[in-house]
Amino acid sequence: MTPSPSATARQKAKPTAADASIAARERPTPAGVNAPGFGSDVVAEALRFLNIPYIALTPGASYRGLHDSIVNYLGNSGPQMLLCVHEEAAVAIAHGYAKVTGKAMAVAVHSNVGLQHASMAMFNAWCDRMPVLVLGATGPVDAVKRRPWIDWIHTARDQGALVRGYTKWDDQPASPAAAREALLRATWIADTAPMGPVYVNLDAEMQETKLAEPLPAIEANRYMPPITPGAPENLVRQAAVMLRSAKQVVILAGRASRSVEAWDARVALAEALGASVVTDLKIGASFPTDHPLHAGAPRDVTPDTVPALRGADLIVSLDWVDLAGALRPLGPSPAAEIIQVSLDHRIHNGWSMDYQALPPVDLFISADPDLVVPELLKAIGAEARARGGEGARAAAADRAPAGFTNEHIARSLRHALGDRPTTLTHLPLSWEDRWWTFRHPLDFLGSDGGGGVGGGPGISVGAALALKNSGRLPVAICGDGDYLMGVTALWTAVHYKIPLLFVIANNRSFYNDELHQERMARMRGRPVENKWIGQRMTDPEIDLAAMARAQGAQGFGPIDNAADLAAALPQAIAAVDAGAVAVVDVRVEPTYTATMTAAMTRAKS
Ligand SMILES: Cc1ncc(C[n+]2csc(CCOP(=O)(O)OP(=O)(O)O)c2C)c(N)n1
Ligand SMILES: [Mg+2]
Repeated sequence: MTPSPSATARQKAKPTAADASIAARERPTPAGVNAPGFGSDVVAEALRFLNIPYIALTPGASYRGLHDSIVNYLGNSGPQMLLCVHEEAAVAIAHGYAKVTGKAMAVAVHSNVGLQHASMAMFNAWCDRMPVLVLGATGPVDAVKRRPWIDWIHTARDQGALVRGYTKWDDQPASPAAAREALLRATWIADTAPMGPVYVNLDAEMQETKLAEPLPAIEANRYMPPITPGAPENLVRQAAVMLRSAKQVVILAGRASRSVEAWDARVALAEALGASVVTDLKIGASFPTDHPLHAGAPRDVTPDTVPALRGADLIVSLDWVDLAGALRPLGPSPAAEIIQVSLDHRIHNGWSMDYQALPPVDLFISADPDLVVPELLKAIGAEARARGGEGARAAAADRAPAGFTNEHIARSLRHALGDRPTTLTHLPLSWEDRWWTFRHPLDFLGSDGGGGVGGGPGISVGAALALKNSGRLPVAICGDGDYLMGVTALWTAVHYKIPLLFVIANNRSFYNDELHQERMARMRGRPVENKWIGQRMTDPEIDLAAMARAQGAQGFGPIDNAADLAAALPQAIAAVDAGAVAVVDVRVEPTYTATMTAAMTRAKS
């Protein structure tokens, strides 16, 4: 018998192998459904074509059709559902997964309210240029088919408008065939650099209507041709001429993939040029931080790196997040020539200004830096000058710091982990790059992207999901505010057996804003001692370890001194090695690093 076209398509698209212990969760009774019968079956099948292993979701009736299709048509495999307690966590988990894999995972959110919950996490992923395929639902769009009340409040004329300012593309397909095409296009767009979240809104009626006839099979890959955004040869040649004649080059090593080859090429380029390299704690590791050419990785302030920039006659930005901001100390017309290698301009839009100020640029190469660097290396090969050693940085001093601060967390963790491959999935706001050495692109995944506090826990769970069985220990160091806002992401990690260590830098405050109040007080000549009001989470203090235990994770602490921290961390790491999610509540002093405090509280505006 000739199989039906859609059956052929299904045989071609086997479920992507998920981790065995995750795959063992939530197995459905086989429904014996072998061919798509409803619109939502076609949508589910498209997710399988796309080889998307997981769909993180918080359920809702608006996509009950799709929910049924994933469970009873796909057998909850390829993709498998990851139940989340909050939509913000669902998107953050996909964001963290993309930070490691560079690929979009799927998320499903309920109409209107689910998308509203999801929106901050979508903004974080957008600013971080990370792909996420968000599926939503609405309707029935045909008003005569709506149930009274609930279907009306959960239908909107243009739901995509809620998130259009910070998604690359959105659609509301009106038929199963259009929905399949929308999913292919959405994932293709999301995964193409510059990457970002996309949103596809599925009409409830379209999902639930019986298929009139089977859809013809399609070869998904032919509809998603890979795009290779390399540099035109003439621009590489021009850049090579500038690099050869420069006396001192500074490379701003910005957004990059997690590829080891691309990392090695960046190191080789810097070494060939004797260039100082600046990195950025807002984004994933892009250069070895203990390399003699590494000149620092400031977060919001640049005192470390300004001298390097002032001494340069050529500055090369490899997709630096805020090039104009980095050049600001050099005045409106920097003497140095500037090369910018970036694709980011392709997604700048009229709503979001996350593109930053317009930088002066002498040579713009509109291409993926990971592809351009090896070409530059080839082009300057003959003239390579090894001047390694310039700008050498002192290693982190291993002296005991004063008080009890985030530096103690860094120091204690370093001791507890030794040389063990570790991925820092998140860092608190107060952090010095000297406290930790990055030697591999997976050593640090960068920040939340959009400054949306509460992203840390979910992003870390998603990263840990992608790192499961990799031999790397995922470690999230989160502020207490960040942890409290995103804490229910932990339940998903516990439930699906995704091991992960959280260390909470618990200053019992939204301390960042205390420094802003301090600055206001200084600017206005008012009492600085009032800065804590409306900021401190004390009286009662919140038991963060208990919030972990309440969700089945292991909670350690509260810990308020270095000796207890040194004793607790090996136990917490052992728990993670045994498969647990562990949370260590470290009650640090409400204070920031001296550099951050000075920069944030100076009286001049
Ligand atoms: C969703 C959201 N709400 C408020 C803010 C403003 N904000 C910026 S940093 C910060 C404090 C975060 O507290 P915590 O994670 O404990 O870090 P700390 O500054 O105390 O180290 C706040 C509230 C924000 N960025 N995002
Ligand atoms: Mg805090």
